[in-house]
Amino acid sequence: MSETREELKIRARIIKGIGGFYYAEPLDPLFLSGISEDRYDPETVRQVLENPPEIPIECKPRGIFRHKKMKPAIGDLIALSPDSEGGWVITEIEDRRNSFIRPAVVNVDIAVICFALTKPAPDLLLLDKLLIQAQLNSVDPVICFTKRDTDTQGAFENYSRIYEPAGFPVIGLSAKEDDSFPELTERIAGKTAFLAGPSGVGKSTLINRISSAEMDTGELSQKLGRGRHTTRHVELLPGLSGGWLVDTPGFTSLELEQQITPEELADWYPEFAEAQCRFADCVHISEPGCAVRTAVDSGEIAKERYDSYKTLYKQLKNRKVRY
Ligand SMILES: Nc1nc2c(ncn2[C@@H]2O[C@H](COP(=O)(O)OP(=O)(O)OP(=O)(O)O)[C@@H](O)[C@H]2O)c(=O)[nH]1
Ligand SMILES: [Mg+2]
Ligand SMILES: [Zn+2]
Repeated sequence: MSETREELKIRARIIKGIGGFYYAEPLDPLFLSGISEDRYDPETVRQVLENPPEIPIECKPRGIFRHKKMKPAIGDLIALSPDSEGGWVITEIEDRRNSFIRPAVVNVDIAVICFALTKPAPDLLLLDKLLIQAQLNSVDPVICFTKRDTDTQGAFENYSRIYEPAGFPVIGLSAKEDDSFPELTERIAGKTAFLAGPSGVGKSTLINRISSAEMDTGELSQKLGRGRHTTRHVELLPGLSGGWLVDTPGFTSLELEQQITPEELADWYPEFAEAQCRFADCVHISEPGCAVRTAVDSGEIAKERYDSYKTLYKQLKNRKVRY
């Protein structure tokens, strides 16, 4: 009879890994109530209910993954089963939506691309590269301008005018103003989001406000007389309004990881498609009658976006940067 019963499995998400162990959060917080003797082997059920796991559940991959050279990653959706010694093993790893190397995390839904409104002013070419990289990896970008308290010149409105018509959500916030977080937390509720952007824009400060984590920030490092913060292991941090957050160390330059051709570049500028250039093979640089260039002239497409497009196009053409 028990042979016909299915193996006891819990769906969970890996949130961190330490010293060869993984730690996973069950997707259903009430998972224990679904563990019944009708479905599973009674002996196993008794063992689990008498000794329920601590959350997050400490687990190891089943040997089969080592043989297949598959390594579980932070963000993986997995199935967990009890082993005979009261521990838990990863028995399935679901297909990944995407996977990143730096930070080493998978199944990211949203990239919160962070730039400070001032100190330092945003590098729009880097911002556009991050937007392309996110789209290439099937991550939905959200542009987040930080340090709004320092913006006395209407910079936020200026940048919104550039990026909103491009079709990207634009949020402005200040870590110093409590009421400035809901727009972002509502967007990431129930999702996995990482924060990316240059050093010093306030990513860790923001994470500390919208999650239960306490990340090192520039302010703290200064107080403690440390240099720059060192990011420890990657970890999914529970957002205060649901969902998961990943802090990443800042960077000042970026090479797009996937190979894209100059001709494909325009595909990653959503507002260009909207202009409906009637020439199928137009690269929108110097072709007469190009609708994209007309839209730039009339202000429908922001000049800043078009300028970054031209710069990246030339870089791709000259292969100075290998994408
Ligand atoms: N005025 C102002 N300062 C802020 C705000 N958010 C962060 N800061 C300051 O900006 C500095 C850098 O903040 P961090 O959170 O460490 O920046 P980060 O993006 O995590 O930097 P890296 O970890 O190096 O990539 C700190 O001194 C913060 O106090 C803000 O909304 N307004
Ligand atoms: Mg930081
Ligand atoms: Zn064109």
